[in-house]
Amino acid sequence: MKIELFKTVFTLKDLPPPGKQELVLCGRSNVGKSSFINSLFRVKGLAKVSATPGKTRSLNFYSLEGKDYIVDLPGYGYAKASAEERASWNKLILGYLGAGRDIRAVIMIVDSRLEPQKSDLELFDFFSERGYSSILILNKSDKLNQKSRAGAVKNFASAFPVFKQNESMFFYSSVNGEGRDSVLKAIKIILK
Ligand SMILES: Nc1nc2c(ncn2[C@@H]2O[C@H](COP(=O)(O)OP(=O)(O)O)[C@@H](O)[C@H]2O)c(=O)[nH]1
Ligand SMILES: [Mg+2]
Repeated sequence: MKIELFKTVFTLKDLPPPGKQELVLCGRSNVGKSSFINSLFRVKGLAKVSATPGKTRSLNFYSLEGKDYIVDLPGYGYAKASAEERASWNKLILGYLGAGRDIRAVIMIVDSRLEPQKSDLELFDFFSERGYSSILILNKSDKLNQKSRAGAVKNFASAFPVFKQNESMFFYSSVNGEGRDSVLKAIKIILK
C-alpha cells in the first residue's frame, strides 16, 4: 500500500476536510508508533523515530493509497506530562473526534515487554467509551523470550478481554517483521 505524509496538524482549524476513511493510531510516547508506520508500509524515515519521548504534539495525517488516512496521534500520558499537557492532548483529540469524520477504527500500540500500564487502560477506555473499536498491537515483540511472551498474552488478555489474539490483538516487531502481514490484512478488512 502506498503511503505518504499528507499533513501535520497542530490546531483544529488546520484539520483536512472529512470524507475519507480514517484509522487512528495511538499509544504512549516511545511505544513505537512511528516505527510501526515505517515498518508496516516499508518506508524508511516516513515517520520520524524519536529517542526523546513526548515531543510530538501534532496529529500527523498519512494518506494511504491516495484515499484513506492513517492519523498518528500525539503520544499519550508519558510520565513527565503536566496536567496542562494532558488537557491540551484532550482538547485536540476531542476536537478531532468531534469533527464529523469517518473514523473506522483505533490501532492502539502498547509495549509488550511491560504489564498493561495505567495510561494504556485510560487510552483504551477513552476510545471505547466513545464507541470506537480497536486493534491492539503488542509491540517490540523481538524483545520477548518465550516465557515473557506467554506472560504478555496472559496480562493483556486479562486487562483487555475484548481483544482476541491474531484477530484483533497482534504481536508486532518493526525489527523482525513479526505481525506485519496479519496487521496489513486486518487493516485492509477495516478500510473498504
Ligand atoms: N526492539 C524494538 N524497538 C523498537 C520497536 N519499535 C520501536 N522501537 C524503538 O522504540 C523507540 C521509540 O520509537 P518511535 O517509533 O519513535 O516511538 P513513538 O514515540 O511511539 O513514535 C525507538 O528507539 C525505536 O527504535 C520494535 O518493534 N522493537
Ligand atoms: Mg512518533
